[in-house]
Amino acid sequence: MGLVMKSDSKAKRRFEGDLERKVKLVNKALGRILSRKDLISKELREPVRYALTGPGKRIRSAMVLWCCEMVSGKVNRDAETAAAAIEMVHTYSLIHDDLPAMDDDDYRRGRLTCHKKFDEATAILVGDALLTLAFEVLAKEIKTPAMAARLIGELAEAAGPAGMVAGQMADLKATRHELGARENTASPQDALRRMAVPQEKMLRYIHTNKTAKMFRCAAVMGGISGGANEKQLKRLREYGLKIGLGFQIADDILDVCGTSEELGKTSGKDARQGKQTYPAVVGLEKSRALAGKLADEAVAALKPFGEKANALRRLAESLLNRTR
Ligand code: GRG
Repeated sequence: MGLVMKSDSKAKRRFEGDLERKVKLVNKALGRILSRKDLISKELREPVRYALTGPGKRIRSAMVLWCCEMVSGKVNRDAETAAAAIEMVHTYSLIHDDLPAMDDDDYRRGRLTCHKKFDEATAILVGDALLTLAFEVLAKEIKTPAMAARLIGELAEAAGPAGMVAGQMADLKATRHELGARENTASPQDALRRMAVPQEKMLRYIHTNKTAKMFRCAAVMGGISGGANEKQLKRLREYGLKIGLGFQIADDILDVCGTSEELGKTSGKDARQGKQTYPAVVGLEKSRALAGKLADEAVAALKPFGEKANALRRLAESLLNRTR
């Protein structure tokens, strides 16, 4: 790792304070939406609130605010709305991912998953509600129709069937393939060979679509909200995609090395489920090196922004070294 900033403790504290302020802004924007009785029916209010007020890290939404601030000098109301929208789509994806038909988990963000706290049907509907509501607030709250359409397009592309949903589908198929192979007592390696796709290529496809495109979307939505030009947006796209892929590799590493308490969800699950992860395919050491390389490349994309990009540089460092 070369370009990623090695923060001294003062700069690190400043970054952490800034992140805290960004998280507060996101929570405030979500609170505004939650308080709108016209937007959420009475029956859904409690489970939707439960889902949205969980202690998530708010990384994608904070990134929206930082990117807006970097290109325009301040966070504006459109960026806050975009941040709330991406956080709602992200939260929906976690709720649906935790369902028994998908990853089947009882804990998320250190609390019971939505279907465990309520029931499966409620969790499906809360996910549906958050996904739809994200686009409703973008359509209705963004200052100009042209900007609303751009933001809606970016978010739909990242979360939809050529983005997060495609990544999730490929992930499920790869995992089931391997599970099937285990049940037939063939080795996981045989199963992957039968898939006729090189492992690393498949893994990159899954992680890029399932995770990295949402990070790219966060960076771009922030840039659009702040009035970024095409050249700046290209840089933000590159930063977001690289940092998103690095974030997912770090997540794979944490699943192997972290504890359930630290993570707020069940650790060690990827290996038990036969999931395609970087540590499983290339080993821990190479995974760490790859995450570092991606963070460096993400930071390199920020060069034209100079010092204004310092928070985004530190974000790259903090995502590599995170413990949850
Ligand atoms: C259901 C269409 C659909 C997709 C689900 C998000 C997802 C795709 C699956 C969740 C499992 C997983 C490991 C996803 C990769 C992205 C990821 C690391 C999500 C967790 O993001 P964090 O760590 O979560 O930012 P918090 O809780 O902090 O918001």
